[in-house]
Amino acid sequence: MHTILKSVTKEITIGIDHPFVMIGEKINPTGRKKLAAALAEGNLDYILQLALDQAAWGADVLDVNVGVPGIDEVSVVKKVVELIASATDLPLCLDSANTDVLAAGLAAAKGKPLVNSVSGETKKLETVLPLVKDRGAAVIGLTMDDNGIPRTPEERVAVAEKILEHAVRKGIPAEDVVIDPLVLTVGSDSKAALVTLLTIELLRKSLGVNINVGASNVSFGLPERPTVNAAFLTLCIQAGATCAITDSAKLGQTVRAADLLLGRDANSMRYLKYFRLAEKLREAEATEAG
Ligand code: THG
Repeated sequence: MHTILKSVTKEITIGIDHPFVMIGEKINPTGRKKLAAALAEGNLDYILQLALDQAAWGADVLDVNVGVPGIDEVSVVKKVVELIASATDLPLCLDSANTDVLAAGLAAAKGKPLVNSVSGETKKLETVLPLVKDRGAAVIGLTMDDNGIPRTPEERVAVAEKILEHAVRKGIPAEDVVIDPLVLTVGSDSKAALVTLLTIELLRKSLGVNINVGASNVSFGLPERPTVNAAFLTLCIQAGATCAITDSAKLGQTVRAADLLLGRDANSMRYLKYFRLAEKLREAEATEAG
């Protein structure tokens, strides 16, 4: 199963027989005061910098969330989408809980974007899926419904099946539905990561769909988060995840190493190329920092 995303000039394929796809997580103001302020003030330079940095560090797709209380998200999302398209050639992942904001982002985006996200909640299925269908976009389906986030892998897969069924019934091809098994922090529930990993395995076996993880969620509240995130992301990739919303600067090397170890990198080409790129970028950062 291949999910294809597009910008004007670039095509990204998500699939188990392709290199793991990184969706850059940084254009999301949740917990980021500087970005929230930039969005509120219309300071596009900072947002542009986040887009360029993530692209430089190997992000394949950029997540765009402009959710700041009190701002006109509909007009801001349009500006941000156009800005990113003018500066990078990456497809976008449009992230909002608000349908009007998603619609505005979808209208402004060129190519074939990914919508983040729909869930199994009846109201979401009815409002988000028609937008996805009309725009010919792809969509991330979160395994939660009107009763919340199920505790067991079997129940999460049942929600995934429901989302897939609704999407296909509305005319969205199954390959354009990427399922997200949801990641909760292991800091407050020692079995949280395990439930996600078992859900990934079950999704892969029973539905064969593409699978996204928001891997950084796993480490909320813990020290030395990048280590926990890297270990978890590696386990997710082995279990069958095919893309992640993540920090490409921190996790890029781990992702390339996992692809290498899983036989998706002939002659270690991508791993070595990334190593040289990271070396250059770190040197440049050190020079800048004086
Ligand atoms: N699934 C889907 N979408 C998602 C998530 C998911 N979107 C949001 C989130 N989860 C993924 N994105 C982030 C973005 C940032 C962080 C974690 C997940 C994060 N930020 C640091 C913090 O808040 O402490 C700030 C780090 C920094 O400043 O750079 O951890 O699961 N479909």
